[in-house]
Amino acid sequence: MNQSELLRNFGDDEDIRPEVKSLISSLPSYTDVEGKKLCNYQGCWYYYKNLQAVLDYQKNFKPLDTDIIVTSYPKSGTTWLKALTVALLQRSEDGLQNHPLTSDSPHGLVPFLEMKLYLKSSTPDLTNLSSSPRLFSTHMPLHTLREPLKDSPCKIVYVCRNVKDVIVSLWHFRSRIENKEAERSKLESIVESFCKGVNNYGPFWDNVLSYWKGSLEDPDHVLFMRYEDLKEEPYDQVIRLAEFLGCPFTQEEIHSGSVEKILDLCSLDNLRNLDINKSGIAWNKLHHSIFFRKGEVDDWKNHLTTEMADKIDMIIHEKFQGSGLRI
Ligand code: PAP
Repeated sequence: MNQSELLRNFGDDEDIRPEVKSLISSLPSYTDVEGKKLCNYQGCWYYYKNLQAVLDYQKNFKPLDTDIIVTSYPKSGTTWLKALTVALLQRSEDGLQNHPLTSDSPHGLVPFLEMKLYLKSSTPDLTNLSSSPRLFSTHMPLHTLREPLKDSPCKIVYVCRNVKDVIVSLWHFRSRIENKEAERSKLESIVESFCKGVNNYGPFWDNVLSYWKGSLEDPDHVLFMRYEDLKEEPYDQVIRLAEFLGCPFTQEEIHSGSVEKILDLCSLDNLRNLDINKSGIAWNKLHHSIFFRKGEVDDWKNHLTTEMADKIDMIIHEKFQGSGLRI
């Protein structure tokens, strides 16, 4: 199966267990313009295979107190946040030479719960993960993620991004998977599905708000970050992330340029040019290079019409009203 077949295959019924099929038949469902089927579980839309993995995660995951979970809505800066988290936790006195990020992709080092571990197996073996503490990632909303975490003190870091840049990033990502030019008609249908809120892991606003509210209620365990802040003030944001993760920089590290080294290691250009990310292919046949494109704030201005942007802004404004969230 190649990259594009993999994406198409997500909405089909194959390999879905009877009890999950039965649950799905009781849930709201939707078939998108590409014919992929989605259903709504706990307020979030999933392709069937992801939903099965989410259910297995909720049933079988046993948290450790030290676990760290990197979370996001897709295309919001997941790869960058994973790289920064690994770089912060695995910094050593001999600098960043032979760093794990030079031999595996951020997605290989911080595996997705429902898009890798529980997709491959309902009871994955989590004893031989490469990192300590264990690092995981997900796109599920917070209430769904938290179900098996109960009172676990594990740390959750969320990155959010301007929805218009998320849309444009997703459009390019899908086109690259299909090895095609980015077609306007595809962009229009992505905008439409975002506005309706019926798309994989959507509605976007509910995903963001679940973590925003969680971060306000429980700031010791949920950190809310913004892609735009990371771009604008990377130094301060990395210090903030390190403090939250319980691995703050020492004065010595600050003076020796450790923060800058981590930012350089995790910069888009550096990661993109590492052999592993240039030519590596993940377990699911996705090329690592596909996760690195422009990495710019406001790239949407080059692609969305004023009409599209106004419509999205109006919806987001209405949904986020009263939440205190600026985006
Ligand atoms: P995912 O949710 O599928 O894992 P994710 O990493 O969130 O994808 O999104 C990819 C975006 O992050 C791309 O944005 P663009 O399409 O607007 O360019 C990608 O370029 C950007 N990105 C990846 N790595 C970095 C990085 N190190 N620094 C900044 N942006 C990055």
